[in-house]
Amino acid sequence: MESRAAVDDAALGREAWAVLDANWTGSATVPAPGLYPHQWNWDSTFVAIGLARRDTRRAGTELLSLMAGQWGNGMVPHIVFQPVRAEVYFPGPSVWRSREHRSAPHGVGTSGLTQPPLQALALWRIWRHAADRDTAAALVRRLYPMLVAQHDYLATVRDLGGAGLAAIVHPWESGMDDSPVWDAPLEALPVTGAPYRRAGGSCGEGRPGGHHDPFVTLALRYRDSGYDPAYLRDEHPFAVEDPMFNGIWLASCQALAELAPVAGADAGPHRAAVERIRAGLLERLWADGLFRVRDLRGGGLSQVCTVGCFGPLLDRELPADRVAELVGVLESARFMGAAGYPVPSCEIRAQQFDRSRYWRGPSWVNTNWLLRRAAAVHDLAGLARILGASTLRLVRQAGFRECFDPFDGSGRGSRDFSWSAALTLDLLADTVEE
Ligand code: 9WN
Repeated sequence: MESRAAVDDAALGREAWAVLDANWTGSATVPAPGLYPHQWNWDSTFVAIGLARRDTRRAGTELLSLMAGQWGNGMVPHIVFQPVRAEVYFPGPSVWRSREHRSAPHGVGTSGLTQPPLQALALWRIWRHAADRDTAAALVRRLYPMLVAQHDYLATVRDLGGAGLAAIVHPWESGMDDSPVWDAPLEALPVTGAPYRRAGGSCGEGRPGGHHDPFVTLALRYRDSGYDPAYLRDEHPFAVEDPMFNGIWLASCQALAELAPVAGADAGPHRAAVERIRAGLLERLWADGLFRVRDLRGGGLSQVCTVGCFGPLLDRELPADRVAELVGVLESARFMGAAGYPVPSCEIRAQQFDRSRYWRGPSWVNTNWLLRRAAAVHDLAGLARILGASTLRLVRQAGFRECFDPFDGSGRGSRDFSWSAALTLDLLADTVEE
């Protein structure tokens, strides 16, 4: 495997800052040079999380620039396009045509989809760690109404199952684009249109192949409906309740409940949302000792288990018996127990597991960070330490890669990947408190 001489903490921190500075546009951090030249929703938010203990202002700027892409209906897009080299990435602004939609911001081009709603959790971390309390309080007051609008959008337009969970309407919305949990719902789609190949970049290896046509078809169908909520409800052929998306949403609702008093608002509605989402997760997605993906278009619950199935562990009030069952699976040979470098994105024993294909096996810094936080909120300090230490081992050995082989730790995908660098800064702070 590719390996680097031992890098001490101070040098690793300097390298992480260098990556973030190189990927900084002046108001936002792009995920990586080359293939990802725009601002991505959860990438930027992980960057803000990584900066929370280090630079309140820059973390705030990162979130504010993302929220500048928020639509009037509350939707926070999964990509905010940089005007420079706009069409280098496919699908670019000319495909999404957001500016033609009355609800979209007109000063900036965006995609028409969203990504996991991590922003309130990031804001809470900024608030909690900020040395300059006035700056942090001002940031909370500014962002709070935008986050309330985002959560309202999810609770209304995206409650396609009618039971309090948010549905995603495209695999790109999960952030885990090629996960095997989308195979069955995608295979059920009618395939139309020409296949496309993504423009170059270092990430050609292990990226989605056969799925690309349905990916584009789905995006175009939603666009051609005029991004219409009624179309999503009645006609759109992909609608799925994802435990990671909803687990992150729940954790963000808990964060909004704590931030509400800072913004002079009532925490009650956020607490009610937490209860509603938890009930939905337990009643609709729990089966055979794990949370699973539910296909609302007829496919039922997914059989394959992925790292996304652990998302509801982010809920600090998840019942203890469920926590124990989930952690048992996470630590077993299905996931961490048989991986040299946790956490594989798909369970190792599944036939779909592939150690080198993007979201079908490799370990990722962002999901490790989320699970480390989950371990911390449930007072599982040993698990949290293992997750932190193995993630630092990955980046020390292979650099700030997009993802990593779970057996030998070699790097995969883009180099100088922003969330790998930013979350390293957080992990280097080496505390397990939450
Ligand atoms: C599509 C930017 C994004 C991440 C996703 C990752 C990948 C895009 C792509 O890159 O998705 O949104 O082009 O494959 O799967 O998690 O946000 O880093």
